[in-house]
Amino acid sequence: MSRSANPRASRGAAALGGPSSVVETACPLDCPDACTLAVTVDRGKVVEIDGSHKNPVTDGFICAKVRKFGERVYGADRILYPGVRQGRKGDGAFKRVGWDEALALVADRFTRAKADAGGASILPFSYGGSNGLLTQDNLDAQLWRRFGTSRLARTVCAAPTGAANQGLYGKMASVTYQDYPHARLIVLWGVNPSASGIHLVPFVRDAQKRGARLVVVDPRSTPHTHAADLHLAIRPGTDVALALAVHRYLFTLGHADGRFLREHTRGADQLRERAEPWTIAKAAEVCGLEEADVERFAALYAQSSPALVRCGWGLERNRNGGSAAAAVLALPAVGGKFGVRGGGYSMSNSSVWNIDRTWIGAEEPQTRLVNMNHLGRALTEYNDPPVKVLFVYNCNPAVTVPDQRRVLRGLEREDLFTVAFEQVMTDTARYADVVLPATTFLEGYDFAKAYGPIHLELARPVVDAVGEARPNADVFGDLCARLGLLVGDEPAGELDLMVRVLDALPGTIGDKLRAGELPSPPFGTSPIQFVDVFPNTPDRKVDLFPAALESEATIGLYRFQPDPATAAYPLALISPSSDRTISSTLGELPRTDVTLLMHPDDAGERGLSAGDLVRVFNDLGEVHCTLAVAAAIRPGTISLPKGLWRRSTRNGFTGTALVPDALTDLGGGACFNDARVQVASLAMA
Ligand SMILES: Nc1nc2c(c(=O)[nH]1)N[C@H]1C(S)=C(S)[C@@H](COP(=O)(O)OP(=O)(O)OC[C@H]3O[C@@H](n4cnc5c(=O)[nH]c(N)nc54)[C@H](O)[C@@H]3O)O[C@H]1N2
Ligand SMILES: Nc1nc2c(c(=O)[nH]1)N[C@H]1C(S)=C(S)[C@@H](COP(=O)(O)OP(=O)(O)OC[C@H]3O[C@@H](n4cnc5c(=O)[nH]c(N)nc54)[C@H](O)[C@@H]3O)O[C@H]1N2
Ligand code: SF4
Ligand SMILES: [Mo]
Repeated sequence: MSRSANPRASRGAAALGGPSSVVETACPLDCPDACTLAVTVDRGKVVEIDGSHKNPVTDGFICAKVRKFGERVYGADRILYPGVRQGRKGDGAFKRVGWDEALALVADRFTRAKADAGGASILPFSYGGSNGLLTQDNLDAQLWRRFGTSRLARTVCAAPTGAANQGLYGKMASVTYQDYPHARLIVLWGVNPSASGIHLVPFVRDAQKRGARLVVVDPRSTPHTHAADLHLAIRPGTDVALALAVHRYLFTLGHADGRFLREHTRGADQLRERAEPWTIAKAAEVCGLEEADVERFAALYAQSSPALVRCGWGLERNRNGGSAAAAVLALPAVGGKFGVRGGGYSMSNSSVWNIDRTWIGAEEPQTRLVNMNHLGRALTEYNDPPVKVLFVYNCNPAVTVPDQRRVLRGLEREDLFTVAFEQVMTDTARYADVVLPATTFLEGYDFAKAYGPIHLELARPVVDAVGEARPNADVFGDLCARLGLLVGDEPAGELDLMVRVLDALPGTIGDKLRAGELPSPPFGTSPIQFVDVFPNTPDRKVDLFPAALESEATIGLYRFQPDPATAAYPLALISPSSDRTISSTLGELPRTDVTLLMHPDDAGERGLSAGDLVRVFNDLGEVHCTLAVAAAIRPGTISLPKGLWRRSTRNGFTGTALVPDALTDLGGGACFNDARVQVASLAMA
């Protein structure tokens, strides 16, 4: 019997039973805001989820999607018990079994696969389903490392922006939401906080009320573009050209900050050289913008201080994404925008805590590294060894990674043993041989880490686990025990692990979390760049031309790869975050917003009108859905929401069916927005 196979003891506020009470916890989903939540619990059930006032950034409000999270917790799609497949892969029919039987089967398959084809024939597959410190890179990592499975490069998101930020600044802490009101110019570059991080919105508005100018760089209209002084509706994948044109403007017109460049940077000459070809006129042409608008933007940036660039993730999801992020992040160094509150750059702050995951009780072995964007290839082509066992958790790759058709073909393989450890019956879980029910964040502990503001918070269970769901740490601890991989009295479950993490966190962070506070790093919640924080590069300087990036980048750093459009597939399909889901999480709930957005010119050319049923297609796949026509997107670009479930479209394929599994120029990221497609009426097909 394993150390933690017993059903979980009743715990948390739910154990109190009785009349309704409000319990505080935190939202650990993959959203920059990490809200503090006030959850009303009545007779052991969640009845309302709202924002708490304890956290000044949350400020008493949360997004509509997490307000509805109770519908997921108690919904029809929730997985309540472990199950073993009945019928064909993809049917989603399972026979209920006990935890003991399910985990014994999984452990047996692991052992057999390792004996037959080596540990690398097992592929663990995960991303940021719950983004906290307990649900990933923990006992899961310990299991994979000690068992010697393949390793996973977690590159589906933030790989190019992360590589650029690491290369230029060593991932220095960036400007947090709280300091936006100090800015005189805010540039929202490839980011749409009105959907993807709503707590930034009031700070941007506040800045505008105080007179700040707002520039938005986005091929679509968003609530921010309506309020902007300048909307640059850029052609997707061309941001590197725009950013380099601004650099060239700064250098050639005497707006570059020579003193800052001398004292705090390296590589300015090489950057300047790469920017040289990008005149305003050339950039405008490549980016599909008016010359006058590009020039106005460059002049505004040159003249404003504090000037703040928020570098989002929309600009990274293409062949030029790494160079684009690097060129955007280099702007404040060249323009001399650091050193003042509200000036500099703002992006993911997820790695500024300096938290060493000492709680992973094993070194990483140098086993095969699989890029998660190549899952389809790995399942259908890799042979040395082939993937025999796939263990999916915190992730829904049947709909979220590139080349959906190939991924599904791989998942259909009869000789593949797939485990899905999931909260709900996702499109991926339907292909599993064994499903294991996971708790949601309302049923377990986690550490929610904000990456827009900077704070940590302990998420606590507010209700008992639904059905027989168990938290990640319990299940990975159990598997470690079954496979003889626990050493001494190492934690084998969530509670022990939580205590170990609390003890291992640097300084007084653990004590503050225990006391229910929201600790921040030593430099506080709103650092000024180059006053409170400096680059974490070896010489503490900004590296404007990192050698490592120059040699990694597909055709060199700050260089432009042309659009992949062809005559057959001329339209650029983008798939931005929507306010209905977090990636595909909550995508199971009924929705009416699943339409393909197209500009009236493109619709007219194709004889299409709003409400038509259309097929969006290329050589990789095809999606059938309803058309929406509006000038809210630039001509030549069309948009489908990110994170759709297969049930949301007419033919069971989603945007990722049209996405090539090509990798970004830096970081091995996904090129979601390099999908080039054609659209036609379904009636005419
Ligand atoms: N509601 C909600 N919130 C979320 C998420 C969600 O799915 N839903 N996802 C979370 C996650 S995992 C992430 S990574 C973040 C992402 O959040 P964001 O950084 O906002 O990224 P996206 O939503 O991918 O795209 C942002 C904007 O970029 C635009 N865009 C697309 N291509 C380009 C381009 O080539 N250049 C430029 N300049 N703009 C482009 C899109 O039209 C979109 O408006 O949000 C997090 N928050
Ligand atoms: N077309 C297109 N696709 C995209 C993008 C795009 O721009 N366009 N963006 C991409 C981005 S930014 C990202 S980050 C990825 C994200 O893609 P995924 O990592 O697949 O994220 P989710 O779709 O949210 O799926 C997470 C799953 O983890 C489960 N889960 C949550 N918490 C736990 C837990 O504690 N334990 C276990 N066992 N399971 C848990 C949830 O139920 C959910 O089904 O999607 C990418 N997909
Ligand atoms: S998803 Fe984001 S905005 Fe919504 S509750 Fe969670 S942290 Fe807050
Ligand atoms: Mo993401």
